[in-house]
Amino acid sequence: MSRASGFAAAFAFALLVASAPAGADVMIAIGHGSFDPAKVKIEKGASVIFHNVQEMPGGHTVVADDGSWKSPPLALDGKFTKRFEQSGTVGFHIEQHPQVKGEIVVE
Ligand SMILES: [Cu+2]
Repeated sequence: MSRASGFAAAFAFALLVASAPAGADVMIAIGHGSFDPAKVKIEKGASVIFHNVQEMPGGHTVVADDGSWKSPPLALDGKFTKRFEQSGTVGFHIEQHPQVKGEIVVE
């Protein structure tokens, strides 16, 4: 790598890091038997994007353990975005597979 391209790469990397917002959104993949990742940490005001990656007759529905929010049934490749405004820990599960649980820590 030439010195010039080394600088260019370092500069591009700095731009990439700087452009990532502090309260970045995170993506959680939904499968029949798991969330991936099952536990995430976000900042207040950020969103979690649930992405259904496995086909399920009738879809997969994500629901808060306390019933405060719920996605529509998600078909394969369907997405649901939920924004969190209050700090705390939020448990959630798949309605069709109640044993599949996850946790969002909002800071
Ligand atoms: Cu399933």
